[in-house]
Amino acid sequence: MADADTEEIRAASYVGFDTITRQIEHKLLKRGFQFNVMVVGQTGLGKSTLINTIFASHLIESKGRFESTEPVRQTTEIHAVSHVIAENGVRLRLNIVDTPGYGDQINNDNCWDPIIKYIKDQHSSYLRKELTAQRDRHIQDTRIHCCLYFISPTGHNLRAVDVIVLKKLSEVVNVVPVIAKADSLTLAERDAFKQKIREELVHHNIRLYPFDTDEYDDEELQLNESIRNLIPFAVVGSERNVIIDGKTVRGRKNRWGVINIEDETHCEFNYLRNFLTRTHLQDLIETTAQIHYEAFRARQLLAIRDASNRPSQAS
Ligand SMILES: Nc1nc2c(ncn2[C@@H]2O[C@H](COP(=O)(O)OP(=O)(O)OP(=O)(O)O)[C@@H](O)[C@H]2O)c(=O)[nH]1
Ligand SMILES: [Mg+2]
Repeated sequence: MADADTEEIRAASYVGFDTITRQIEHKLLKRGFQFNVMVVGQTGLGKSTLINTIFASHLIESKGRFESTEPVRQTTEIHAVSHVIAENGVRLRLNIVDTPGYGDQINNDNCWDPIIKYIKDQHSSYLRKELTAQRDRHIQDTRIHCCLYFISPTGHNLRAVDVIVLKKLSEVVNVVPVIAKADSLTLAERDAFKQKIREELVHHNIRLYPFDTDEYDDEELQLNESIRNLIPFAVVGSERNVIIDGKTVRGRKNRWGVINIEDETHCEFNYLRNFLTRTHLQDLIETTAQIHYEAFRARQLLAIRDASNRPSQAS
């Protein structure tokens, strides 16, 4: 009886604000989501290929090389391609920024400048839109949420240029390193190389995504730790399908065997894709705004304030 009374009181006093989560969801679903990824690294490491592999099933018009007679394409300028993909009513607008590989010049000094500039330009254009008197209610976001950095599968060390570029990039964007063309390393070599790279990153004081902040709960902190233990992801890319046991899969075939890139015992492509799409998509977007963009914004606004103070001090 008492229970029924409490139930009645509760029903009478029900205001309904618990539906706010559904209201937010409805609004967000209507607007859709924006995710911007960039690939950076030495030339020929398979950047364009991997991008086509990750979102392959969705990017119908992706321009892969399907015939071995087609010439090797090389990315010659920074260019962004936009796709809208949908899954279960969720619309994701995906911007993929492909960059030309560096490293084939004798002198690689400042080869990273155009890339860093591109990232900063997106922050600056967002800030400009934010500061206009009649700003749009929803500013279109072109800020890079994740930068995949390709490391050559040498099995030795990071190259000097990698250390410099990783350092520069990590100051402005979420960087996720990957070992490219991991099919050229044995499993033992791969593990040793991964360990070596992690040590070098610590040694050079390069802090990469994910970052732990006090906002995360235990579960999220654990997830971040597991990602840190996986990084750099050893990946293999392919724009072709191969047939394994009668099934068509994405893979690479050579004279001594076939690699199924989605097989976790072959390479870590699946881990990378899950990380990008299933576990850290939202966090990559959020940290870009809260950490990288915020730092940029603060610097710019302070610079503007200092500049406007100067003449009055002089007078
Ligand atoms: N063995 C192996 N070859 C790969 C892999 N990924 C790509 N390739 C091959 O490597 C070559 C270069 O690939 P791209 O994707 O054009 O390389 P990129 O990094 O975009 O090169 P740039 O545009 O010059 O910077 C192509 O012939 C690919 O088929 C891989 O995981 N393993
Ligand atoms: Mg390319």
